[in-house]
Amino acid sequence: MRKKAKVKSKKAKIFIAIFAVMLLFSTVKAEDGYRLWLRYDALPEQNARIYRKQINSIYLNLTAGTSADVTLDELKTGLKGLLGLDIAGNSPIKNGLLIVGTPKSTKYIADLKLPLGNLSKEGFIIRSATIQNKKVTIIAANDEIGTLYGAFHFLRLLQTLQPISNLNITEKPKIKLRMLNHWDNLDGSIERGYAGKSLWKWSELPDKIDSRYRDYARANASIGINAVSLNNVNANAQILTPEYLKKVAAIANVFRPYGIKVFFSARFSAPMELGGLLTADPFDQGVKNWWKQKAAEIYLVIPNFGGFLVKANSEGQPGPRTYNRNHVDGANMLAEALASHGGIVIWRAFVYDMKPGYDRAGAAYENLQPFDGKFASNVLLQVKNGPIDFQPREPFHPLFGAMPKTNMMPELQITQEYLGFSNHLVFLADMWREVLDSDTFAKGKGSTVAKVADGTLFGSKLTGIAGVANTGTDQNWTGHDFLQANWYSFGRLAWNHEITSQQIADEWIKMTLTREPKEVALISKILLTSHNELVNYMTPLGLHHQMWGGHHYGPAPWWNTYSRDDWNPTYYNKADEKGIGFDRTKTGSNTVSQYFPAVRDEFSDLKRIPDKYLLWFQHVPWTYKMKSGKTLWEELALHYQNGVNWARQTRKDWEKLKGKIDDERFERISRKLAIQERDAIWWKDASLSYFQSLNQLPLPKGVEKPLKTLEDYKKIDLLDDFARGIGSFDENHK
Ligand code: GCV
Repeated sequence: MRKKAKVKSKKAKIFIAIFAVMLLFSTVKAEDGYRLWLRYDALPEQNARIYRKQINSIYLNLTAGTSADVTLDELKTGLKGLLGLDIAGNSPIKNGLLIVGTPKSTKYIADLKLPLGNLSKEGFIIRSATIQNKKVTIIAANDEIGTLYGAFHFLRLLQTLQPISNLNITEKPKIKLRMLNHWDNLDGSIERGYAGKSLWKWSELPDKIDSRYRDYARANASIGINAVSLNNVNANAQILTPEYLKKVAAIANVFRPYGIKVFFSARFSAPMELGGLLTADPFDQGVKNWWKQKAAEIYLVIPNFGGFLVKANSEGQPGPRTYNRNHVDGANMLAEALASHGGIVIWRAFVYDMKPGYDRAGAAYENLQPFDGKFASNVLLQVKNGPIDFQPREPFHPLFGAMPKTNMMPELQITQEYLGFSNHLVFLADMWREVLDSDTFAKGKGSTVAKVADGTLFGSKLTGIAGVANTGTDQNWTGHDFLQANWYSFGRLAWNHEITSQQIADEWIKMTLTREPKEVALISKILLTSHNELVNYMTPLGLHHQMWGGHHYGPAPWWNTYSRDDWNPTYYNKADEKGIGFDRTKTGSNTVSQYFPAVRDEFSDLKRIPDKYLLWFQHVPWTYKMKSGKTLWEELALHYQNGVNWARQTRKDWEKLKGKIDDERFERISRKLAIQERDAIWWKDASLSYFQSLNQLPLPKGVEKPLKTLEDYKKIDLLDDFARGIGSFDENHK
């Protein structure tokens, strides 16, 4: 009997063990990247133990049905995951209580008389306090949305293992409108999207609400993004139809508690396409009425609608100039239609008309600067970070600082149209910081682009910043796990453009990949060197627009066959047997004169211009002696090689993380880094082969010989779908 019982209990033990292993596996979350930086996995027990002494209960007394619900949800989920706490909503005062609310909703907070005065609706205070002799923590704001932002901030402190015993944090966003622009078409494709299809399932809306809308809104709220434009700026008028407005309204309803306003791109010719009018002339009374009625109809369905984003008279889009009116006429007509509803118009400055002998880099300034002071107060002029088009590196756009009486918002590109799609790891916080920190000298030293954006330079009240989204239906949202960091960075910088790239990198790594100091340091080194090195292997020393036409992937510096010269790489490099670079000084196009004198003089002076902008502003002989003592040709070649060396080293560095990062993400990232190395070599080899075919100079010591011939590189082309910017590019391309 005993023996039988023993056998039985042995069997039971084995069964329990198998069951336990199965349970373990079933609770281990798939590391598919879906959870982004909001993972909330258990903190190391020694940290969690300390935190649990400081936080163990919540008091949250806010109006149900507002952002309060999501704030409470988030805190519960976060504290459960990170600290293992099961917390209900309304605990009495005790040590370790987290009190969340506004002075109106919560007497404890009102009694503390916190300096919330100038924090607007979105700011918050997080403080350690003593109430009735108990040690508590306060998250206070003027409005529910501020408490949500405060909750995310508080959870970030835990996720990144910051001390929370003596908190005294005051935060408010520096910029009002922190916006993502989606270039999503209504058929589900995404222009310049490399992470799958559009998140918006138009055919299912408004009846079916995909759970991803909420997850997307939550991720945005966690980094302070408060506005989203849903569709491509190359717009389809359909979005203005009653049928689509209901669909937009359904999305807006999901976003509302997360503090996100919905915008969309309006096609300027919609009164003709939808309203049957014979013109879209902004001076035509019928056209004005059509837009007014449309605005009223929109606000009936979407009461908190943000407004229109408009690309007009650019790359074939309709606009006021079609009717001999100007940009102000067009923007102000739409602004008038939206004004009484509190809506705004975001008018894009991305306009460039090809004229004989013209310099595209000067076009937006020529077209728009003369209208300073003429735009209505509810218009924001959206200006790309640089004067050409989201190149790997550009000097800042000369319009920044040049229109003091115009509301102006920078447009950044998170999706990597010109930076290796979702295949190349590049940390864009660095690039954006470079732009935001650039000094326009508009009002003397210190007149940075950031101060134009946040309104402090010229006192603008309506401020904004936009990023063209890099999200799609790929399970990990951004195609490449590392590129989630750029979505994250955009939000963090939009909230506070003074945060360093180092801080953003550290936060993101700790929340997303690992908190082990050695690994954090290694990954942060990779991130923080990546932008400079990508520029090195793609377009060093101020080169720009050297990629294949159309899809913009891979090198084609020889390309000169587009009928529009300003889409040809040769137009930008101006390389011949003697030298290379676009002369934008007095001896050339002189568009350098669009900058304020201090900047103009620096960029015009061969001795003073920073190397990184050299070939953007100057045409230089191959034999020109650089600051380093090397010739331009040698420097150029070595820059390409440095980029390749970095891509190689990065793969080696990443290998060191095997076993330190979960296998799933480790492998996915490894595959992407292999493509990046291959492409870096391709960029170097194709570019140097072409330039060498012109100058016949030998490669300097330390630069590897190209793997193939120039003719081989010229033959490479990419898949059709891919070429149109649809879908992810993968290893198929050899
Ligand atoms: C949405 C570049 C891109 C286009 C994009 C355009 C813009 O030209 O290649 O795809 O169109 O910029 O910003 O409007």
